[in-house]
Amino acid sequence: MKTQVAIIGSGPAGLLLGHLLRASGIDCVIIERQSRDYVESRIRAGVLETVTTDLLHKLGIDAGLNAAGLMEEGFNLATGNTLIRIDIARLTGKHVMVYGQTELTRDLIDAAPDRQLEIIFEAKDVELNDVESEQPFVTFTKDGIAQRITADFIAGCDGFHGPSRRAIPAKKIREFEREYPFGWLGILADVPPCHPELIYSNGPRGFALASMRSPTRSRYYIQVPLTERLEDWSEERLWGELAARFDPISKHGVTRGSALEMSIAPLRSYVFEAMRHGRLFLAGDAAHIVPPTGAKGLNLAASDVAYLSDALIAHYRDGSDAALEAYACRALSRIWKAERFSWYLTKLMHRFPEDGDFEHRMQISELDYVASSEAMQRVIAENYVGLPL
Ligand code: RFL
Ligand code: PHB
Repeated sequence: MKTQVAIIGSGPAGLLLGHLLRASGIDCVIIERQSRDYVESRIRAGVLETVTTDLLHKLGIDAGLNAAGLMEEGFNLATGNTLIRIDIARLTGKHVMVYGQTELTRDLIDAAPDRQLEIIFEAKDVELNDVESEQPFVTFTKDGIAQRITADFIAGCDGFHGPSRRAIPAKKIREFEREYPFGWLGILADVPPCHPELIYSNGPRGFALASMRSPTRSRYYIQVPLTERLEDWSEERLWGELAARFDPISKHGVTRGSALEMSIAPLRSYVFEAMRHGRLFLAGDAAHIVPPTGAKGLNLAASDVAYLSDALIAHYRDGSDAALEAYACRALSRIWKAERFSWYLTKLMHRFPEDGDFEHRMQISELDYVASSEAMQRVIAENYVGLPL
C-alpha cells in the first residue's frame, strides 16, 4: 500500500493531523496499536485552548463541542481557605473551553469515514523504516498478516511510549527531563461540580484540582506520593480527602458519587529536541510531555499539528519545503514556553517532599502576590489561555 503521509497513532495529534491533511486533499493513513474502543474510552484532558477549538471549527467537526463544551472565563488558584480568581476573559479577552479529550477523540474518529480518513486499529509491531530515505515505510501486522505502507512522509504521533522517537539515532538528539516526586490520583463521577470554575488548590493537605466535564460530571485530582497504589484508595477515602480540601473553599461543596474511572498518572516534564529526522516528523506527546498542571499537553499536540499540517500542505500545494524545514524550530519555541508555564504552576501549587518551611512560605508569598497584583494575574491568564501560534 502507498500513501502520502503515514501517521502513527490515533490520539488527538494523529487524528487532528489526519483530518487537516484530508481537508486539503492529501492522502494519509493512521496506524493505531489499540482498538477503537480502547482509544475512545481513555480519560485524559479536559481544558481546550482556542488554538485547539479553532482547529475543530475550521474542520467543521465541532457539533459536540458547540453542544456540550463549557466556556470558562476564569479559574481559581487557592491557598488554604482563600480563592484567587484569575479572570481570564477580562485579562486577556479570551476564554478556554471545558470539553473532554475523550469526547474530542470520539468526534474525530466518528468524522473519519465521511472524509476518507482511514484509521487502521489494532496494528501490532509497528515499525518505522528508512526514514532518512525518499521512500520511508511503515510495517506492522494486522489480524496476523504482515503489512507495509510506503509514504512520502511519516508523522510520529504515537505518544510518549510509541516507537517513532526511537527511530531517530541517538547522536542526533537531545533530551531534557524533570520527573516530579508525586503523581495525580484522578476520579471521574456523575456528580455536579463543587464550584462553577476550576480550582487548583495548594492547601495544607497538598495539591488538589476540582475540574469538570459538564454541569453533571466532575473530574477531581489530588497529589499522591509515587509509592501510592490505586488499591490504597477506596472511593470513600478519596471523597473524604476531596471534601476536606474543597468544602471550605468551593461554592457548593463536594457531592459524592460512584466513580466512572479512577487512575494515577505520574508527572513529568520532557522535551525531545529532534522533532524531525529525514522524512519523519514528531508531534504531540511523542516529542514532549508537560505535567498536567496548566492543561497544556493536548493543546500542544494541537499546535504542533497546526504547524505540521501547514508545512505539509505547502509542500504538496506550492512545492515549498521552507515550512517543513522550519517546523521543529517553530514548534519548539511554543513548546518550551508551555513547558515553562506547566513547570512554574506545578512548582507553585504542589508540596514537594524535599521542600522545607522556607520553600512553602515562598509559595504562599507568591500566591499572596498573585492575589494582589493584576500584572501577575495577567501573566498567568495569558499563559493559561494559550500563547498565540
Ligand atoms: P496520545 O494521546 O498518547 O496518543 C498517542 C497514540 O499513539 C498510539 N500508539 C501507537 N500506535 C501505533 N503503534 C504503536 N507502537 C503505538 N504506541 C502508541 C496510542 O495508543 C495513542 O492512541 O498522544 P497525543 O496524540 O500526542 O496527545 C497528547 C495528549 O493525549 C496529552 O498530552 C494530554 O492528555 C495531556 N493532558 C492534558 N492536556 C491538556 O491539554 N489539557 C488537560 O486538561 C490535560 N489533562 C492530561 C491531563 C494527561 C493526563 N494523563 C493521564 C497523563 C490529565 C491527565 C491525568
Ligand atoms: C481535567 O479536567 O482533566 C484537567 C483540567 C485541568 C488540568 C488538568 C486536567 O490542568
